[in-house]
Amino acid sequence: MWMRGGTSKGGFFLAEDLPSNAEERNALLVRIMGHGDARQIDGMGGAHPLTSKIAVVSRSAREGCDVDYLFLQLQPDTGAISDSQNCGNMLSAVGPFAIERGLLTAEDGQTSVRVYMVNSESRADLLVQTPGRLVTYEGNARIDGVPGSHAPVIQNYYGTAGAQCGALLPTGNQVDVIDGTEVTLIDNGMPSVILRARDFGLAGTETPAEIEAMTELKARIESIRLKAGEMMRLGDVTEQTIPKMCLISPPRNGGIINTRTFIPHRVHETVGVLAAASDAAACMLPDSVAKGIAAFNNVNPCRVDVEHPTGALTVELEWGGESVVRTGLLRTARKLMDGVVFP
Ligand code: NQM
Repeated sequence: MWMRGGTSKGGFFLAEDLPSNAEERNALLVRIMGHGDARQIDGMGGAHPLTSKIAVVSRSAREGCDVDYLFLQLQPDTGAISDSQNCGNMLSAVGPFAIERGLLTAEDGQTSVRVYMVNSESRADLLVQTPGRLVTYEGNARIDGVPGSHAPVIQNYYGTAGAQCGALLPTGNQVDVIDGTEVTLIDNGMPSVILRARDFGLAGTETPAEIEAMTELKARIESIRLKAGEMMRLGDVTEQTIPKMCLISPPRNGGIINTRTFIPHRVHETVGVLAAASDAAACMLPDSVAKGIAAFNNVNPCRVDVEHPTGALTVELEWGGESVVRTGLLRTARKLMDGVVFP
């Protein structure tokens, strides 16, 4: 099934329909998606990391979970497939997909789908609209980066703090210095490096295309990323899609922070869901690099509007002591096509 999840798009597969051996599975998926040319002309991929995504879903054997979700990121130009990151945008469509494929029975009205996220070994609950026990994609919810309105999918994440790096602040510091630049290294579901746009001579309002054309800037950011990966206990991240690199600047449209995110080499057209959850958490720390830039908000739970190139994404953070215990947000999803693909 081909689906849009949040501001991303890709193929949704039942695990049982794919080879169980990871190498064979990846080889098949690369043939389906297309590679070896950035346009993915010989496959289903959309020629951008945001439209070259794969979700593998199965019934869960874990206590308290309905389905397991494995996310795979395919790089259009090289064909490399990575399971190093999670994806909260694609997750939005995992609930509808699981119900459509009969992995769980829908309630009349709304159905809660409890998802075990294999990549980050953490859990998310999705609330899917199911009038008459059938998934509906129609509704009044709007998210920036997607035209029109659709049925809401409410997401609540648990255990995202330190899911991949062991702690919300993997180095224990709110600020570290890499290559002479102050950074905040954080993991609230997506290992992220928060950087001040002004430290790179940017306003922070540049378009993704403008930033992608800045060769020297990209080399500087990549150098910081490789060092940050080691410091965040991720090891050698040369071939990995994490950590994400987030340039922050003051909010322009009433939000809490403005962002431009490298994912990690292309620049996101909006912002990743779990990346936004990590950026938001950094902004709520009193001494991070966001100090004096973010509109600080210390209520609990707190609502953080994360601005991005085409609008904003609202994250709700619930704190328990020094860490985040729940992250909530609103997304939408849509079924685009259900059929047979020819690898
Ligand atoms: O951060 C893109 C996306 C993502 C990931 C990326 C995402 C998340 O927008 O949870 O959603 O960062 O590669 O799909």
